[in-house]
Amino acid sequence: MRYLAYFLTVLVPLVMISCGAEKEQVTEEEVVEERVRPAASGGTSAAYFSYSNTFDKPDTLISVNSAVARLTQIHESYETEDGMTGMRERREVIIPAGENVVFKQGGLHVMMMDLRKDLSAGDSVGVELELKLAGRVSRLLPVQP
Ligand SMILES: [Cu+2]
Repeated sequence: MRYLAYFLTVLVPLVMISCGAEKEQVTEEEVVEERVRPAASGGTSAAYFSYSNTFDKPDTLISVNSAVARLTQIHESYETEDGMTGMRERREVIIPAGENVVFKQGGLHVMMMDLRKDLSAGDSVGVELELKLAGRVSRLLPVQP
């Protein structure tokens, strides 16, 4: 019985985590932290959140914008040939019907550059997603370290 409990509590979450890392879509069980990282005016921050496509066909995320940053880009993290972690811009993200897309540290994320103001813990930051089907979707995210 002890072994079974070990399998259920340790191995099952590990399997879920590794799936989440390889695919952009995750199951509902994954806890998504919705937040924007604190940063100083002129600096760079990142936004983490999830978005679910409730349509019965694929939707495409074209851009994410925020009034607090002069430049906002969708980025993805990837492993370089020499085993380092890099990041690059994604022009669009296709979200299959009924699926979630998760922006998180070490995966897809939204990079907010050249901030117009300080982002401090306790503030809220509005971001606007633009999708081909859903149109413009606004989200309010808390600033959290
Ligand atoms: Cu980035």
